[in-house]
Order: sequence, then structure tokens, then C-alpha cells
Amino acid sequence: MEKLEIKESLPPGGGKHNLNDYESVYETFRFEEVFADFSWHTTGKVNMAHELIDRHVMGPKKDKTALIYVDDNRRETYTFDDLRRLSGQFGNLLLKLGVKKGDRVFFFMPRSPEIYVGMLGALKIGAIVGPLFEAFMESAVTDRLADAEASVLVTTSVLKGRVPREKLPKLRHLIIVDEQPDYAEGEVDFARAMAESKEELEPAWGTLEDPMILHYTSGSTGKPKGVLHVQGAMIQQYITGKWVLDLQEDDIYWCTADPGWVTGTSYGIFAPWLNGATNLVRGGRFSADGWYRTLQDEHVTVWYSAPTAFRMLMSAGDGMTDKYDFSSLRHVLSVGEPLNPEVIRWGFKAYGKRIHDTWWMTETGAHMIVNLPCMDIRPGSMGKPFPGIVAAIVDNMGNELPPYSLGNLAIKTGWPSMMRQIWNNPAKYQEYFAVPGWYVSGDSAYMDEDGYFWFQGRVDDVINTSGERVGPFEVESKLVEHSAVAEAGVIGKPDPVRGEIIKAFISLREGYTASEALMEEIRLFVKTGLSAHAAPREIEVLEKLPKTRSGKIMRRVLKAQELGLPVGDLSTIED
Ligand code: 6R9
Repeated sequence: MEKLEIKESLPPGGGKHNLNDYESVYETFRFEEVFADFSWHTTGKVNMAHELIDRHVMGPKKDKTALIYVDDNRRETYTFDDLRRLSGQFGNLLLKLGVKKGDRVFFFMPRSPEIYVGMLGALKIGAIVGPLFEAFMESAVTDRLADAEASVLVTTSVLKGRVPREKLPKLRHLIIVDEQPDYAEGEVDFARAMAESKEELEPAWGTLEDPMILHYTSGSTGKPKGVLHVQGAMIQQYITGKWVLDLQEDDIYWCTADPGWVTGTSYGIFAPWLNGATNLVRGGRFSADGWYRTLQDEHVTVWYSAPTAFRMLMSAGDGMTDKYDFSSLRHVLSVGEPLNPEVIRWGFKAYGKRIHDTWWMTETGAHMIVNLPCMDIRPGSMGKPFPGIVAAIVDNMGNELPPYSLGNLAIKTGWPSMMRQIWNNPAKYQEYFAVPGWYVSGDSAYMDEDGYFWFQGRVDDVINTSGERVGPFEVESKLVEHSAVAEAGVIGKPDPVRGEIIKAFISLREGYTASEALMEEIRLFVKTGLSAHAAPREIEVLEKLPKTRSGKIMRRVLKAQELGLPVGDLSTIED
């Protein structure tokens, strides 16, 4: 195993503390000091949007830039006071529509200033926000809106075409953020309704345990799960923003994640604004030139991205990096998939900075295992538990295993940003805590003798393609809806750029024969029915799929065969 190849001490201009400082701060962790600026700390009344935005307006940050939005055609900036006023208008607009505290307000639209204004407004009235990826197609959108019983959806005139209102009786209003000629029953013109709304809005005050955000994420079986977080997650989002992202007063911070992914909310909305930082959002599609132009022209200082993006930038070639000036960058971080040592080495050459890996999950709400700015990086390792987090490698009974043993990566239960519910599914929630005292992540890993954690893989069949979690079951279900497909088994196949790609094995119904045209049709069927990132890049037709006696498709057998590995125990196979 590879370790200790790059030694890092304090990077120039980087973290202010060393690890002992962090640990001693944690040991003497006093809410009075760390959260003195938070209004709930003195009033006992909590509202997330107030802590993110309005609180800063009462102090010297009123006219500081809170949001810089850029894409290839648009550049806009908003101060904290702008966002206070706009979110007040949006909150009032929702109140007028009859939205109440705890109602689910969903967002299905591309990154744009409106989505941030909208989410802040919904949080201000105590609604639960639900972000959806713009890439989702009809069935993915329908499943999530139906499960959450969302009453309002904020979307665009084009994307609303993927929202079958007749199948969603609870969905009362669609707020359309762009212009359209006519508004059907239940549709609201965003610009007009905003113009008619007051800016002043007293936040809905609640407690740290009040729910605030519902993120759908994939498991290996069943439909996507609604992971519910409460306002108290802010404690951890704030402190990890301060210590791991190392956000400081003059930072221009860019998190490249979409709010449809937890990274795009916990670290694309919450952590930066809780810390009063200037938050940059780049909309539109990925392009190496575009991204580098943003880094250079906006003088980004702290940059949080993902291995797939770094690998895409790496494959754009060194000629590309030479054209741009990265001298404003102070701190670079990564999340979502294993960060290859090679990428860390390349990043150091290309940007003059080490990429700091972080490990966490939708369910954990905030960072769990990290490389603090002051830590030595061991390329290939995810780092060490954040101060206050107890992580371990445990066996299936919950026994802690010694260094270098492979096992389940688990976290001692009870951190502030831990999910509080799987929406509508208490049994699913309990599954995570089946081992008493531990949250079992579903990842396998080992720990070295210095307490660094090394990711080894998923315990289940969840696929990680370009940093996005895709449940094989959802793809398989879509595949068998196609008239030619009898059965389907879906696996993640290792890929140098995307981490994994989706490969589907299918058997065909009577009367169909395999052809390139048919495979393309099936691929498109998943792409347009579910989402682009869930569409299999490879489809292979088999006579019959390996199944257990109880009829479950044995994905691990398909995977072993694909990779030329031993297929393992076949005692439960059909015949
Ligand atoms: C934040 C986020 C969680 C799963 C997780 C693991 C993988 C995340 C990683 C990593 C290796 C890292 N993962 N960070 N694997 N190294 N630094 O990604 O949430 O979408 O819920 O995914 O992603 O498998 O269990 P989410």
C-alpha cells in the first residue's frame, strides 16, 4: 500500500492551526465561544436562513458579496442584504400560496441565482427543501416528489414537461422561474409573484431539531431514500467550513457541486454562508477552459471539487493549465470518490497545491474523515476523523478491528449533522444502526497505525459514477420497462475517468434479437426515462442472468465475470 509519499506541513498562507490546536480547541470546545455569533445561542430560537444570511446583515457584512453567479453568458453578484431581501420575497410568496412550516418545497432546475434565493426563502418560512438534479427524467422526478408528498415545485418552463401532475395529487403549485406565454391552473409566474411580495419577513423560529432538508440518495435495493436533516446540522457544517475548508474573511470560495447533491448544499450553501464567506457558483456545463477561467478571473481562493472533475481537467492536458494563473488558490479539496494518488501528484504540479480529500455521505450531513489544512497528506488515504468524530473499522458484530484489517467503516452515533430520518421509512433508517452504537456506512476500508483511513470499496452494490451514487435497482427497474428487456442486472465497471461506469446485462424477450440499434434504443430509454447519468454506457445481452433461488439477480457474479475474478460462493445460485 502506498503512503507517506507526499509530506505536507503547513501550506503557505493555509491553515492557522496545527492538529494539536484543533484537538485542544475541540477538547475545550465551548459553545459559548464557537457559536457566540449565532443568534439561537442567545435567543434559543433557530432559523437556518437567518443564520445563513440575515444574521450577517445585522453586522459589518451587510454589503459584502455573498453570491457570485457565473456561467458562459451571465455574471451577477448579490450581497448578503440582497439575499435577505430576495429570500424574504420568496418566503412571502410561498406563504401566500399556503405553504406551512414542514411542507416540502422541491427544486428541479439548473444552477442559477434563483435556486439559491428560493431555497433560502423556503428555509426562512420553515419549509423543508428538496433539491433534485436537473438531469432527472420523468420517473426519477415522480418517485421523489410522490414519496416526499411535495406541495410546491420550483422549476422551469422546459423541465416542467417531466412532471406528470396527474400522478402527483399532493403537488399544488409549480413556480416557473423563466418566462412562458401562459400559466395553467396551479402555475405561478416567479418574476411577477416576486414583484408583488414584500421583502420583510420574520423568519419562522424553531429548534435545532426542526427538519430543513430532504436529499434523495440511492441504496442497493428499493427506491431512492429520502435522507432528512435538521437545522442543528448547521453546528457541524459551520465548524467544518471553518476548519476543513479553512474559510477566512476574504475568501472567494467555489464548490463545484450541484445542489442536487448533498455536497452542493452542505458545502455549496450552508458551510460557506454560515461562515459569512463569498460563495461562487458556476452554472452551465463542464469545460476545462471555462472552469480555469473562473478560477483565474474570479480569484478563487478555496476550491472544493471531486475526483472525476480533477481527472477530466488532468486529461485536458498540461498545455491547458499553463495558460492560466492559479496564484490566488490557497486551498483545494475533493470529495465523492476515491482520490487517486496520481491526481494528487498532478494537482500539485498543475496548481501548486495538494488536493485535500474529505470523506462523508448524504446521511452524515457533513465531513467525517478529512485532511485538515495542517495535516500530512498520505495519497490514497481519506485522512483522519474530524475532531470529535469517532470512526473505526468494525466487523459485522460491531467489534473494532486493529490497524490494517479490512472491515466496515463505521462512525460512533450521535454527531450534530447525522440524518434524523429516512422519509416514510423508519425500517430503512434502523438498518444503518443495526450494530449497536455505530452508524455503519456501507463502505469498506482499513485504518493504518497512525489513524489514517483508506477506502477500499462499497460493501453493497451501489455504483459511484463520476461521484454520483446510482442504485442498480432503479436502473434495472427502468430497463425492464422496455418492451425488449426480460431481465436486467446492473453493475459498476471500473473506469479511469469516471471511477465507475454503468454496465447492464440484459436478457431479451421472445421475438427480439440483439442489435446495435436496439442497444442504443434501450440506452436512450433509460437516459430519457430516468437520467443521463443513470444510462448504461455498456449493455451486454445474455441468454440468462445468474440468480439466487429466491430470484434475486446476482450482481456480484456478473461483476466477477466482467472483471475476470473468481465468482465466489455460488451455493444460493438457481441452477
Ligand atoms: C458526500 C458524498 C457517499 C459515498 C460514500 C463513498 C463515496 C465519498 C469519498 C468516497 C472514497 C472519498 N465517497 N467520499 N469514497 N473517498 N473521499 O459523496 O455523499 O453522494 O451520499 O456518497 O461516496 O462510497 O459512501 P454521497
